[in-house]
Amino acid sequence: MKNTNPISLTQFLIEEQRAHGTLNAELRLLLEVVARACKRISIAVSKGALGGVLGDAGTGNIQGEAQKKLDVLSNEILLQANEWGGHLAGMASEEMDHPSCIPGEYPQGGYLLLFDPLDGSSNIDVNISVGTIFSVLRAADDADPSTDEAFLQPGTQQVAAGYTVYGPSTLLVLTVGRGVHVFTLDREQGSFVLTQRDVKIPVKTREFSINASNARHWEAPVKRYIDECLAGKEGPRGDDFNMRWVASMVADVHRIITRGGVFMYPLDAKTQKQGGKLRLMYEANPMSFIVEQAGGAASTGRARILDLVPEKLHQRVPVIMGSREEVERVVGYHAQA
Ligand code: AHM
Ligand code: MG
Repeated sequence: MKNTNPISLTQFLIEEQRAHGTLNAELRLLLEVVARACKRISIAVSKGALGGVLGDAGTGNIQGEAQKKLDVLSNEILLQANEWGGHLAGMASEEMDHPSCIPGEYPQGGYLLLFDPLDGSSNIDVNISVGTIFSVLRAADDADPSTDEAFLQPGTQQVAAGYTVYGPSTLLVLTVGRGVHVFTLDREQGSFVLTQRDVKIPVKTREFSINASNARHWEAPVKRYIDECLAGKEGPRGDDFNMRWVASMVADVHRIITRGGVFMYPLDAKTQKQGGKLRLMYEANPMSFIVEQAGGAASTGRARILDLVPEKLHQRVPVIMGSREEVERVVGYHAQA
């Protein structure tokens, strides 16, 4: 049924600020500006070939990955939107070697913004859901926001995190540390509208999400967990499991937040040298904050992701997140091994 009294993102944030003090005016502005930038990215994504935005940019990022045109464009949109408002001390991105400073002509604020401008970019050219992931930290008084070091804070220090999914509809999923809330972009009005308050991940699940083409590289605990799921009703789990892998973390984790499951990009022989596949600062940390706020759990298999003390801006980590009981089971298998 149509919602006749929609709550916009602005109204939601003002009410959070008033009633619960979970954010101040500066953080509210930051979140609104990020949401506005994501609307622009959503428009660019949905134009596809008509907007001339598909395909490779012909450049690479610091991690040696080929950049898509939309990776570069989304990064530019987020940088431009956030540089003039006076709410940020600096920004760091998956697509930039080092942090971007706020230009001298604008005032500096107290927050640091980190983002993966377009997650799942291998899916852009095949018209499958992609998204943006962001994390907000406080800038320490004595930190120089032009340095990588200023951003190296554990995930527990995040004051807000969110992701968007540019799918059949555009969603913004947000936490300021008091639950997880889902907003849907009303394209006619041009505003994000609250469509789900305080989402909770189902505790139990019968669904897993992993790139099974890496099976031969997995460590024993992950292999054991997946083998038990695959054994179905006849196996030790006594139930049939289902598997889904979109290869866009935002889409896979959003499905899990909605109907339960476990998402894994674990440590394997292929990614061991670099520490994992996904990036701690702008993928694992914000998604872990959201998953925990939704009642789930997030671990490397050996430690809680949010407790990790980052050593490098572009650090990679193993990721196991989703329904609490399943994550605990995988962590238990690691401990036993
Ligand atoms: P990206 O940020 O460059 O798009 O890379 C991250 C993506 C995740 O969204 C997804 O879970 C993973 O990489 C997919 O990896 P693979 O192609 O190995 O399945
Ligand atoms: Mg990504």
